[in-house]
Amino acid sequence: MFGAGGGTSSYQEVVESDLIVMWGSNARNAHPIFFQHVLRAVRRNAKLYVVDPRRTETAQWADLWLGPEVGTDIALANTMARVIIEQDLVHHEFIERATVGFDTFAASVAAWTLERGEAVTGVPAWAIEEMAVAYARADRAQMCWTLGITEHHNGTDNVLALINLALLCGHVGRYGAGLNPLRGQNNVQGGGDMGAIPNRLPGFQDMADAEVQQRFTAAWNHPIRAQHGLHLAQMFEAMDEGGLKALYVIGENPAQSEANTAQAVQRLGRLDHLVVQDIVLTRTAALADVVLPATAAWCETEGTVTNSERRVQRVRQAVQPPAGARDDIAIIAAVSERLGRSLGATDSEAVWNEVRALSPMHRGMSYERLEALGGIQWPCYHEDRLEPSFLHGRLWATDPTERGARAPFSIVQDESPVDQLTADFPLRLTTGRRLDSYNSGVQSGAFLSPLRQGETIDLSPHDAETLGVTEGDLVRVVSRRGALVAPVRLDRGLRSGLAFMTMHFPDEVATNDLTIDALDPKSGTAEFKATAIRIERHDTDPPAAPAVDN
Ligand SMILES: Nc1nc2c(c(=O)[nH]1)N[C@H]1C(S)=C(S)[C@@H](COP(=O)(O)OP(=O)(O)OC[C@H]3O[C@@H](n4cnc5c(=O)[nH]c(N)nc54)[C@H](O)[C@@H]3O)O[C@H]1N2
Ligand SMILES: Nc1nc2c(c(=O)[nH]1)N[C@H]1C(S)=C(S)[C@@H](COP(=O)(O)OP(=O)(O)OC[C@H]3O[C@@H](n4cnc5c(=O)[nH]c(N)nc54)[C@H](O)[C@@H]3O)O[C@H]1N2
Ligand SMILES: [Mo]
Repeated sequence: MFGAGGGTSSYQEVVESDLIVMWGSNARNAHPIFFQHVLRAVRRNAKLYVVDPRRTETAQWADLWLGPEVGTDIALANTMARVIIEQDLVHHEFIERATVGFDTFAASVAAWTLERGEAVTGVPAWAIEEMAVAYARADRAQMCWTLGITEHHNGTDNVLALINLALLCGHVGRYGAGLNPLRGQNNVQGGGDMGAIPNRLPGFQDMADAEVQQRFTAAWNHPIRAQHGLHLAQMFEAMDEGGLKALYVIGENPAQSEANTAQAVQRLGRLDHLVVQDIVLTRTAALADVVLPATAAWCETEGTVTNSERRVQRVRQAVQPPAGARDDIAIIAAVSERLGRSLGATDSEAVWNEVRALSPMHRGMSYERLEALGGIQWPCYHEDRLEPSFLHGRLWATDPTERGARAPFSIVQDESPVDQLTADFPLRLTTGRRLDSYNSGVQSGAFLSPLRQGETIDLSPHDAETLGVTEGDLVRVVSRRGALVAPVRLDRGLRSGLAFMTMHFPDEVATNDLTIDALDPKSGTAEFKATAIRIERHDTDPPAAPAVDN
């Protein structure tokens, strides 16, 4: 919508805001450091609103928790938009100056009365109205979201629905007001910034732009093809048709983290050649033709990471890597060398200086300056000054020649999850994270054993009673793709009809055997957050958990 993939505010602006929305984000568990900033704001009397089907630990800190049915976020956002428009709380000046398409958007949400919003989302009308009014009236409001919004077949539309709310109220492009998708890993932002996405060169530069093509062609002595690549999930689809024959996986464990893993593993088996470059021998690595042992980027090498506030920070080597392991970049350069091309110097500062030479938004960030300032946010075009800590300030420029492109309102329709609830599959399973474990478990599985709880299927006390099971009982969880056995955990934060599992313990309980691989066609993200299941009693002993060997 705004031309760059990054959260618009700095963390300090979050601390100094008046109202924070955490939408589909369990930051208390999944972004605990960011959440410390949120709590600092709360202690300064900022209001906190949490929108999550589960009453999470994050929600326990909120002034108001809204618990919509899974997959009804567009209905909720559109209902709020109507409240804001009806009560004339919109920011007329901002809409006039900086946006397009307000009238058609207003017409598209006209049917979203509070009654209809409540009926579709399950959130009481008064709560929808209260949050809408508070968001619109706040001077500095932050909208933060994560996977509860994006991991749906219409995740992009969900994001657009939230952006519409910010556009209505002028909550972007100003100090303290912003739109913030919190990034998953320490360097997801940096990965995208460096062009590890199918359609952009480093610095989000357009591959089709002639000037950009020329600059990269000159630097790399190789023509740039303006060809849109495949998203991760599209790569797996392409393996089916033989459209993808070789895969080089670096720092990803798709044999456990892809939705519908039985199918994903089958597809990996169809490849002519699979290369895995990782710091441990993962399940995916076990399937590979070649495994390339890498050093851990966060402690065994030099480099940079970029966090959710777009801040580039130095990473330094703290420990010696195990014998035989090499830097990721050194391995890539060696592979390239064998393919007949040298990548030039690969020490981290030389690589960074190449980034600075090619990506204008990184130009001003020398290693020396990154050290001196303790990190710098992008964009940073000049070596002698810094840009504002927030993005898109030009939306507010009074002089039209200085104003950036207008931000369009989007018309987004409410859609149900692909995996439908039926009499055979009557429960909604959503999946996510817990504080004590990390992603596919390979980095947290064995080491955190005193803390980790192991996988459970979390049920509401009411559903457990109906099913005749209680805490600790083993149950069989069945979806349209697979089945597994897991112990029950009771969670009062769950509504009846909603169940929760993590993805952290696939050696013991392979949650992604259940999940659906329906994709958002725009982002390529799978619908991890909405699976239809049923639960059966399981009266035999559990199979012994295999030893964790990493
Ligand atoms: N401890 C720990 N921290 C992590 C990770 C980890 O594995 N462990 N992983 C990292 C990564 S890669 C990422 S991407 C982030 C993810 O961070 P989060 O997105 O916060 O984590 P999740 O638990 O996957 O999902 C967030 C919430 O979405 C809610 N949700 C589900 N469906 C819906 C819906 O339809 N609407 C709404 N509004 N909400 C919904 C879930 O109930 C859940 O509480 O965490 C990062 N941090
Ligand atoms: N059911 C369900 N499934 C999900 C999700 C969900 O919410 N629910 N969330 C999805 C999301 S948001 C994500 S991000 C994915 C995560 O899925 P993955 O990225 O597949 O999971 P990780 O366990 O983070 O795997 C990272 C791998 O990188 C390796 N690694 C770590 N550091 C380095 C390094 O410096 N160099 C190299 N070469 N390797 C390294 C680790 O050993 C590990 O094998 O899972 C997705 N799958
Ligand atoms: Mo993630």
